[in-house]
Amino acid sequence: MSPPPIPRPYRLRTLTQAPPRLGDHTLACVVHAAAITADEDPRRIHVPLPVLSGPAVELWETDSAVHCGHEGRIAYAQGAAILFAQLRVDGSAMRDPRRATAAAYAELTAFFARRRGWHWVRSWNYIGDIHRNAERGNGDEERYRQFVLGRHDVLSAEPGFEARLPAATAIGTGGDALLVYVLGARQPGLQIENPRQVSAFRYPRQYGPRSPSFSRARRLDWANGADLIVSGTASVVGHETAHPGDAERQLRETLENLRQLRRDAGADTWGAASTKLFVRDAAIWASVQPTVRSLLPATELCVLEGEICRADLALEIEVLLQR
Ligand code: 3EB
Repeated sequence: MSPPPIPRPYRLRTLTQAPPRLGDHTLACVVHAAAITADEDPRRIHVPLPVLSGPAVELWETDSAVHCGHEGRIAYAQGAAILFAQLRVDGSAMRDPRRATAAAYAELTAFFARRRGWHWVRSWNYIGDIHRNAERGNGDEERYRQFVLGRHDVLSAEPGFEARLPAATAIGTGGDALLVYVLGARQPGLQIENPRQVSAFRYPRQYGPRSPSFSRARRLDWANGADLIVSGTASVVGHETAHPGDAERQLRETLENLRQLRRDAGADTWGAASTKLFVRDAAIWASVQPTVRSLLPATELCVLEGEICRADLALEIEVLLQR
């Protein structure tokens, strides 16, 4: 597929504080550690995770006019070539997490179906109390596994869906709501899997009744470069957690997974436009901080405290690479 004849249609900046007013060309203002308030600009995306280090705010801007609106429970902001859409499910609806997730994903799928030529390329899933009910029965009642089921119920309805899966992050938060926000583009991008890892959509039964529906990365090509949108990446080798209980070695394994992806995505000439490190707790951040600083010296890093979807994973890293 030839690259679309347009240059990269956005700029991404990080800030320590959210601007009080968003300009006409702002597509999204992602605020971590935010108190959630009602009656907001649809472009403000509030992620309820404590920030342990680095800038809390991501500002996505574009040169074209931005159209904002609401459709059902979705709040969105659409530029000429990329868009953001967010949907929040409150805690009471999350009493049945499979149903609530399926309903949310069905709304998002319908949102894209109404937009000819647009593709869902990336999702962020913030799941309240992600390990609730993990101790019941065989573990399949766990909120995360039920979320995975509900997502699969919807995304698997399309034939060939495993070749068109969005990149994704899924992280636990306080509270019991679900926040899903997504990036859409006027191109599907290229799906990239990681040969060091079993594709998540092929994980075996032991991790839940359905496999997680996400790709390891998607590459978008622009007239003046490319983006590599990398999913939350952890210390998973094959399908198993490598180095349970050892955050330092999990960090090194995670960086190996990321190195493999960037090599396979064309060349090793990528630079990081955004790097987020999710850690299960502040003690893990303290323990890996020296290694992070020595292995990623020049990287502007946002460190967030949240549960990783497997309880034996201490950390996870997501990146947006550009070249
Ligand atoms: C893994 O590699 C770690 O269910 O959407 C990472 C990113 C993980 C996204 C998801 C799960 C998800 O399996 C877990």
